[in-house]
Amino acid sequence: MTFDVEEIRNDFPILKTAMNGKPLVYLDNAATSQKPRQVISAVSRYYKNYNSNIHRGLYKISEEATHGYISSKKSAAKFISANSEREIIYLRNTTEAINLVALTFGEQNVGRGDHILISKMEHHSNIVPWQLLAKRKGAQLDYVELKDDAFLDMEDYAKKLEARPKIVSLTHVSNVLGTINDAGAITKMAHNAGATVLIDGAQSAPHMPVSVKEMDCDFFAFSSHKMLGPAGIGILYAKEGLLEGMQPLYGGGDMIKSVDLYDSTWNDLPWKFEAGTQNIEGAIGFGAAIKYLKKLGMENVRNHEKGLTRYALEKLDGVSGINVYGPGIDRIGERAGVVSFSVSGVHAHDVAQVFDSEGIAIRSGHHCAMPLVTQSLHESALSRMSFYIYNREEEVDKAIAAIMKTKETFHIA
Ligand code: 7TS
Repeated sequence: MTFDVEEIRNDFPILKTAMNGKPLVYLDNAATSQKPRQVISAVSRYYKNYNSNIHRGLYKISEEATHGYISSKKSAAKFISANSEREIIYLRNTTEAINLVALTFGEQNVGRGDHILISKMEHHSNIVPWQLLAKRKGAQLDYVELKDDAFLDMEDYAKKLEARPKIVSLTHVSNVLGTINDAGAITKMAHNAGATVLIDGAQSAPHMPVSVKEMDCDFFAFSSHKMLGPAGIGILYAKEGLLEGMQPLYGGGDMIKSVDLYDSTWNDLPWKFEAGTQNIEGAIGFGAAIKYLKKLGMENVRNHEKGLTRYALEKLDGVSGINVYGPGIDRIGERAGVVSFSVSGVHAHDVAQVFDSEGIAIRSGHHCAMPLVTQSLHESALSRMSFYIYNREEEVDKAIAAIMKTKETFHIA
């Protein structure tokens, strides 16, 4: 299939709607993506035709639902080049996946005085679980510094690794800066220092080819809702050997092999980590989303977004009174489709309101990355446009016009 934006747009019913009387321009894809009809109808087909619980029913529609759930997992495993679906745990989202690692692997392996290393460009969900773990264990949380060019300070990385952290956790792509980190190189450095590595793929898996095999990370977390699928389902990938050694987090139905009065034994992977009735419709919808993305080709998805980002950065370059964050256009190959900016003298919420009145959805605020936004960038809030497969240059033009309107409204030169 060729990458035809107009054809793609036809698959997204919401893109035919209006917001405040203007055709909807959706530029908040880093928060969540829109859903194509293929995903909507996969979920609806399940409800209409074979709604039932999985694993337990020895009847046809339950077998169909189980098949849908498992084939979704198999395609998720292939999507990130995992060895098999045994390495794929379905959880609610990236946040739950990172928390699960902190509460199981972290709980078992981090002790008093140990170090945990993250970076200054993390989303709160890759900060707070480690703060909690560090506090519980009397461990120390360290941060890799950023450079002015929006990249990690690799010298600082090497220095912080000398403390031989037990866990290194890093975002693959920053949801504020758009910086694409070299997750493979960092994993290698961290492994050499004896660390176990988690990569937060919430902003990478939806937008570019990802291979956990190539990266060689130990854990990889991402969410369905940012990649055309339903909310409430996300993935923790982990190397099988690690999962074998980890205690389950939740106890209950499905995660056991047998239960005695005072003791239980655990089910095989990945079921040991999936207690209770799962988000079956979510998994089925996620499977349809992965199928859609695979058909487009992740290399094409990346190239499309790279083109839009270049176009936006070029257009913004000529606009006075705004600060644009993230890697410069000269390093577009290491920058994802996220463009955060501030308009001098105007609060980000006021910017978003002008955009809203023009039918344009953007995010404004601290983007769940308060240490980055307030301490590293010295801003109280930022506005952010983020692109996906269905966005086009004409929408970037509308966003630029909305910035001009903001400046006019607030008398900014
Ligand atoms: N990690 C990163 C890098 C993210 O961007 C996000 C969500 C998460 C983790 C958490 O994902 P969740 O699915 O568990 O919520 N980022 C954003 C955002 O930038 N705007 O809204 C959510």
